[in-house]
Amino acid sequence: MKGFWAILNLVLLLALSVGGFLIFRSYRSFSTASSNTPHQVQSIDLRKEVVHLDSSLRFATTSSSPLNGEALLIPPGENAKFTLRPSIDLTSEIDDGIRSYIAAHPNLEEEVRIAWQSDSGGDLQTFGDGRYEFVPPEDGGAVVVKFRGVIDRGNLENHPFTLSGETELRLLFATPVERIPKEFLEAVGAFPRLGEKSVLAPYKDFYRPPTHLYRVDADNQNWLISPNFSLGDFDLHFDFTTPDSPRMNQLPQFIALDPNLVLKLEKILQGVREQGFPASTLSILAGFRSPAYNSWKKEQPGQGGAYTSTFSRHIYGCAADFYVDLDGDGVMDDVNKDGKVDMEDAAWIRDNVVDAVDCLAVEEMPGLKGACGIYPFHDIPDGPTQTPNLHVDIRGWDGGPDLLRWDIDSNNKRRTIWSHWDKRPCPSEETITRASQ
Ligand SMILES: [Ca+2]
Ligand SMILES: [Ca+2]
Repeated sequence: MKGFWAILNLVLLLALSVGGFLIFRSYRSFSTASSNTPHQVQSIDLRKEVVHLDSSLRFATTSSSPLNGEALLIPPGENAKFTLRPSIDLTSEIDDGIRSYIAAHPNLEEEVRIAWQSDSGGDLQTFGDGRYEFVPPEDGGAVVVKFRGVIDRGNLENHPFTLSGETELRLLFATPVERIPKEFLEAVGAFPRLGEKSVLAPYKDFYRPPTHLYRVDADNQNWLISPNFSLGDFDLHFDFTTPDSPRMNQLPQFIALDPNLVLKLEKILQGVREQGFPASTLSILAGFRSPAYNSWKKEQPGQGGAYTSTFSRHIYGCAADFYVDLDGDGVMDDVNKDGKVDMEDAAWIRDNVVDAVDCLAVEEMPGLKGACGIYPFHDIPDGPTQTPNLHVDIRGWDGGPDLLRWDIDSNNKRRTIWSHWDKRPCPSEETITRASQ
């Protein structure tokens, strides 16, 4: 273990304070709390009868992240912000004297001493009232922070006791690009540069190479970063090789990922469920595509790369392709119930779910709005089973094709249906003219 225990003593100073707490911090280890000094030996003897109630403290954690996963995906360059609130949870076999003492001291939770330990460095800052920020190590990465809380009443004459409990927090920090080892950056490849005359030039701020990437490895790929999506859902996981970059998809790898994309997919999944399809998740064909993979894919013959753009939102971690698959056969389900599985099922999800999510985004969450394309099949070379699917992203810039919709015509060509709506309320048959109709 590289870390150390830091003890945060929360001392209630009723006489001196104006209702707040003073916080003292010192550094020592719980595991070295006892020693062989005469004083300590005497202390241990006195405490023989102390009842240690492990797991009697529970912790409720909340974070500023709307993703609400078991692991917190921290936006690039930010600290992890969260609250940690202990509560006493007693078993039925507890000594009556201890129970009486706790009942007579309803504010006992405020005296919990919290110690923490990180397995990967970083630092914890406290702001009182249970509020904390964790400052990531310089290299970012996955960090497990363990917390141990103790209420010590071992010096009571009658019914001495301690209460304790533990919890842990999983944090995923992005790594600054300059801290990523060269061989991993080479596997990601170079991000394309926008020419000044590009049609995308007005939106060049959205096409800057990422300053941070998340490391995905075997240990963290299954961490849930939201209730229904794991970090590994968004990595590059299709097998392919090139002479220059063998197996760019292997772990560990570094990926771009915008937390707003994950939030949008959660809202789409919620919409799919509300439409009567109790899917456990959305089946994600592709999340992040590295520039190296994107370039390789474009060059593949046949269907491979037919719909791949140089400036795809996938390379910025802002796009995902998915289908809905309740029966688990790796193919889109017949969601529109017409007896066929084709692009119309993707269109049904777009019309009944994605448009509604983008409507909500336009009104309330501008960081989530974006494009939607539907496909009768995917263009992943040597990829998974063929299936109709949808592309969604969070390009979301105002004044441009912020809500671009496209599909694939009978000649297998991409066709724009509409690019944005400019009327309120949200789109309906009256406000959108569909090219396909
Ligand atoms: Ca299916
Ligand atoms: Ca169908």
